[in-house]
Amino acid sequence: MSIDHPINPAEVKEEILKAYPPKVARKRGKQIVVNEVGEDAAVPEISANVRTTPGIITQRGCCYAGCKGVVLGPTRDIINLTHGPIGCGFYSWLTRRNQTKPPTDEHDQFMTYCFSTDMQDEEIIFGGEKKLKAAIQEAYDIFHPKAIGVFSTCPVGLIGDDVHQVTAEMKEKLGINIFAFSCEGYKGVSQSAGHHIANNQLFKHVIGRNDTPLEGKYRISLLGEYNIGGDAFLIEDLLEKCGITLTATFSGNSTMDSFERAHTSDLNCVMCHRSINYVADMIEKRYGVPWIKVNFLGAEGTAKSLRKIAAYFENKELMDRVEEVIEEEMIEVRKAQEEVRAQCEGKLAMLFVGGSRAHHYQDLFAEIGMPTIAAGYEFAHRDDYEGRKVLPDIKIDADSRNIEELSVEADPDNYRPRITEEQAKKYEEAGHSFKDYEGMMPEMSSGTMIIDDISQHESEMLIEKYQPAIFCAGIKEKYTVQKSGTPCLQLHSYDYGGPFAVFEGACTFYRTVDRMVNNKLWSMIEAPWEADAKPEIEAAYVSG
Ligand code: CFM
Repeated sequence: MSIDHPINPAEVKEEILKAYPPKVARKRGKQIVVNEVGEDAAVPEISANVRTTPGIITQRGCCYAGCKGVVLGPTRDIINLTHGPIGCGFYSWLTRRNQTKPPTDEHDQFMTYCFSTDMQDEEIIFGGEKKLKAAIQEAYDIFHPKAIGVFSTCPVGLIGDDVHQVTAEMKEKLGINIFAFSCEGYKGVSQSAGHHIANNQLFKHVIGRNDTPLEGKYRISLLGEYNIGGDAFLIEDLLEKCGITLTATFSGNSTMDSFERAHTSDLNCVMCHRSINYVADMIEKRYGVPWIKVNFLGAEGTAKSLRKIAAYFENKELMDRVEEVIEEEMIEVRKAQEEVRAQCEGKLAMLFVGGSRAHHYQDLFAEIGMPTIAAGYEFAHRDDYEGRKVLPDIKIDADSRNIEELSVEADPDNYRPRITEEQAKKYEEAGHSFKDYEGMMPEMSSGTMIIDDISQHESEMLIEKYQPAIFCAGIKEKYTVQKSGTPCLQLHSYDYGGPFAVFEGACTFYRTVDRMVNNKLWSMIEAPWEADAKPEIEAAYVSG
C-alpha cells in the first residue's frame, strides 16, 4: 500500500536536514525515514533510542518521568515519594490525567497528593538520607499506606544517597512494602529508561507476593494501559461484559494488591509494548504466563483483540459471547462512522506521540477514512517501529547498558505453563501470535514519513509542506501547532476530551476529530503582524 500524495517525501527530508550542521544532519538523517514496505513486512531501518543532540528542541521527558510519572503514577494505594528538590515532584503531579476509582471512600487514594522530600542545599551538600528516612516515617504516620515507593531525581544519584539501603531499613522498621527506584532523570536517553527501571522494581518487589487468583474462568492482565482520561474504565467495562476477569492493569486504575497477584492470570495482554514489555517477558519466564499484543484503540483493533483473547481460551461460550458483544457495539460505531465520514475522508493526519500511541491511533483515523501521512515516536526503540523481528540486530549502546537487565528463571514452585505446545501451535496456525509486536512501520503506507524524536523545527516544516488537517502531539507542541492554523489533538492527556478506548471511545474520537478538522476557526487564525503589515517594532542598524 502506497500513499497517494503529490509531495515528494525525500525532498521534504532533504529540506529539513538543510537547517542542520553536517554532523547533526547525518545523525538526524538516520532518524527521518521515508517508509517503504516490502515483502514480509520488511521496512527500512530507523535509528531510535539514541541521545538527542543538545540544542535541538525535543519533546522527550526524563527517566524519572517514565518511572514515577508513567508506570507507578496511576496506582492509587502506594505513596509515591519523590526524593529530590520540590520541582520534580510538583511538575510530575497530576499532569497526565490519570484517573482512578476506589470502590469506597474508605479505600486509600493517594494520587491527588504530591509527596516529596523537598531537598534543600543542605542535603545536596551533606546528603539526603536522613531527610528521606524522616519523610518515609512521616508519610507512614499520617497515612498508614500499604506501600511506599521512593523515586530518585538527578541530584540523588549525583551525591550518592543510598535510597535502596534507606528503604530496606524502613521496610524492616515499619513492616510495609517500601522500595526505591534509581530512576535519576539523566539515566538513559529518555523516559524509556524509566519504564525499564520501574518494570524491574515492580517485578523484584511486588509481583508474586500473593498467589491467590481472582475468581473467574478467563483471567487476564492488561499491561501498558494507564487510564489516561478514563480509557481503562471503558476497557474494564467491556471485558466484564464479555465475562473476562481482569486480574491487574499495569497500571491504570490499579492497586498494589492487583500487582501482587498479577502472576496468577492465565494470559497477559500488552497494549503499550514500549513501556511494559519487560514485565510481560519476566512474568512469562518466571511463572509461565504467555503474552499477546492487543490494541483497544479503534473499533477494529478492539474486536480483533477480543477475538484473540477468546481464541486463546478455546472456549465456545466465550467466543460466542465476544461475537455478541462486538455485534452489539458495532451498531453505534457504524452510526458514528457514517456521521463523520463524508466530512473527514481523505484529510491528512500526523501523529507524533510517545512510544505507542502514534501507532495505535492511526487505526482510529483510518476508520473514518483519514490517512496518516507522517508519524513518529518520541522515545520508542527500533522494535516499536520495525517490529520485534529486529530485536536481535539492535545494538546495545552505553546508555542502554546502564539499565539493569534482570536475569529471570522459572520459579521452582510457581512456574506453570498455561498452555501446551500443541495448543500454542494451534493458536498460531489460526493466525494469532504470542510474544510479538509487528511495529508501526509495516502497517503504514509506503511513501509516508517516519520521524523519531521529532524536533520543533521538523514539525513546523512538516506542517508547512503537507498542511495536515490535524496534528496529534502533546502539550509542548500544542500551541505552536495551533498558531500555524492546524488543530492539535493532545494524545497524552486528551485535554478535556476522551476517553477514546474501545467501541464507545472510538465513537467519541470520530466525533471529536470531525469537530476539529471541520472547524473554520483554524483557518481564521492570523497573527497581528500578519494582519497589519507594518512591523510593531522598527529598528535600524547604526554604523559605528
Ligand atoms: Fe506507552 Fe503511555 Fe505511550 Fe508511554 Fe508517555 Fe502516556 Fe505517551 Mo505521554 S506509557 S509510550 S511514556 S502509551 S505518558 S500513557 S501518552 S508519552 S504514547
